[in-house]
Amino acid sequence: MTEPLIFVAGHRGMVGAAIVRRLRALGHDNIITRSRQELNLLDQQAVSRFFAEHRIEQVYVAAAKVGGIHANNTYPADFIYENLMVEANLVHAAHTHGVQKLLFLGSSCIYPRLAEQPMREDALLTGTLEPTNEPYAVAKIAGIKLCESYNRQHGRDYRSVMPTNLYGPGDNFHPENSHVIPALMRRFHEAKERGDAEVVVWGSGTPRREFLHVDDMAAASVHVMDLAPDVYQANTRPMCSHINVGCGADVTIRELAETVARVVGFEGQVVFDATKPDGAPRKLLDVSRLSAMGWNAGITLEQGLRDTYDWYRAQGAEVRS
Ligand code: GFB
Repeated sequence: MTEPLIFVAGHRGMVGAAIVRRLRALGHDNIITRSRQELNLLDQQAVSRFFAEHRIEQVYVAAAKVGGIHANNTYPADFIYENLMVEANLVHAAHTHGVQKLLFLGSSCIYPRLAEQPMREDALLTGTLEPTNEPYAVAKIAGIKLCESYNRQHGRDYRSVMPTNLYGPGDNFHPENSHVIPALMRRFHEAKERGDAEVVVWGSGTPRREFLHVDDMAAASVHVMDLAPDVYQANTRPMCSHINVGCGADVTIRELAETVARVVGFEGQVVFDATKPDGAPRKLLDVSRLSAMGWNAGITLEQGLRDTYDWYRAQGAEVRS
């Protein structure tokens, strides 16, 4: 009998790649991955065939259509359709082929726009979502409910983790479609190289965001996957089974911009473009559930930004497409 496999779906993405690194560092050599060309996760039959052909024991659902505030606002159909299809295909095929353990990765945008801060897990479905990413958020809420439903109806052990805003090596540095950290890192870097006097940052600079380095996210994901069922269940409930993952502290976008400028070495002015959307005013997660389960973030924002900038520079032009 072959050794059972750990399937990391989305291993070419920033988070999936970090989970693979983490699993390898822990000594796992039974990891299976598939590129988009090898397995189209939007294709239900192909996904089902893949599970039929391999002895899979655990699934990390790190495959997702992701992007920053502009991409979410511009391509809402892509964000809701692709995320719903990928998660439904993976969860259903995992169940059909007898996989007992799965970890679904969501996002802190599942919570209401004006949820009480820091946001606890039970704030889910208590209010109106942030409009710039509502389709994405609805797909991620559906993913949590898929997991809970297969657990309730079929006795599966499908868990969910909801990360705060992530960043790190392997991020997307597209000028418009990326998240704020890679967008600003690239803009400050290019401004420094050209000797520009100022850099434009979107919005008012007042929204607050919590940022977590992707290596911390990967460590938390493996930690939650590997918790004994009684420990996980003691800290969750059947209809509120997801776990927040964050570092427990946030900064304003202005403070973030100043920190990125310092890390990059840009010495000019930072100006704000108020015609661009701010999105949610604040998104800070309550991470006490995760902390009670024995995991806390370890990488500070400044350290993480330096690490990401080192990676960005090492990639050269490739990453700047
Ligand atoms: O990273 P970001 O797009 O994520 O934007 P969200 C965070 C904040 O940074 C917003 C501001 O207030 C932006 O207006 N910002 C400033 C910028 N300059 C820039 C820039 O050049 N690029 C970008 N992207 N932002 C996303 C959701 O929202 O968060 C996703 O749309 C996902 O669904 C992700 O949940 C974690 O936190 O606003």
